[in-house]
Amino acid sequence: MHRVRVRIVEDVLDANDTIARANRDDFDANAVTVVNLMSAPGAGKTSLLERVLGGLDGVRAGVLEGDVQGSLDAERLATLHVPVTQIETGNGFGGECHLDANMVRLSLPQVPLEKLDLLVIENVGNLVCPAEFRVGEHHRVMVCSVAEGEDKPLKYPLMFRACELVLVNKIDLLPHLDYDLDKFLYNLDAVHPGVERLLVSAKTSEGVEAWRDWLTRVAAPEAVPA
Ligand SMILES: Nc1nc2c(ncn2[C@@H]2O[C@H](COP(=O)(O)OP(=O)(O)OP(=O)(O)O)[C@@H](O)[C@H]2O)c(=O)[nH]1
Ligand SMILES: [Mg+2]
Repeated sequence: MHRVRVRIVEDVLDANDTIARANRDDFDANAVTVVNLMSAPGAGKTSLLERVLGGLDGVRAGVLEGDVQGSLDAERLATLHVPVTQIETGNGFGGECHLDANMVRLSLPQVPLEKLDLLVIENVGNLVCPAEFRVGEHHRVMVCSVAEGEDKPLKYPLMFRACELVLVNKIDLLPHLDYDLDKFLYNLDAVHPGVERLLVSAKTSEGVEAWRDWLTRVAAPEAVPA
């Protein structure tokens, strides 16, 4: 029984990877760099995008917004005058707690890839499942806010290992919390040694320039992997 279940999960992930490769081919054919942005609910994904998307020098950016229900984040980001496409997993995808490659594939006809250099996919807020499903992205970034506690890398290691950049957000709250930043960074290095990290606050904009620079760097034409 157990072996059958493992086999089914493997088949689902294999099928997902096949569709993810097709998405990746479309992104590469249009020279669009794609960043999969993940976090627990409320860590600050949308806020950190609001801070940077309007001011990416020479980079034409768009967003694919993943939510279980509604378009609140898409509406926030559309005010920045960037193209935003909404995926609601509750609308035809069983209310899944993550995006998968097929959901992204079905939404691509609504994404103006030919007019973009950078597409950020804001995944559904969840610290587990999004890390298991590749969607064809080039880069995976996660946000972990200081309000979540220092132990999160130890409790959700897959997400922290899957990402090449960790944005440690809400550092403006540090004076008000019993949160040991050194302990968090120690735990982070325990599960993903040396992973790039930026300390940021979407509220005060501290560190946001480095986040903007990171996006600009990966979106440069020569940065798109062949
Ligand atoms: N103090 C403080 N609050 C923040 C910061 N960043 C985000 N917030 C607040 O945290 C809450 C959640 O922020 P969002 O940007 O909506 O978080 P999210 O990760 O996009 O949330 P979901 O899409 O629902 O998963 C909002 O009330 C923000 O104003 C920050 O740097 N400092
Ligand atoms: Mg959001």
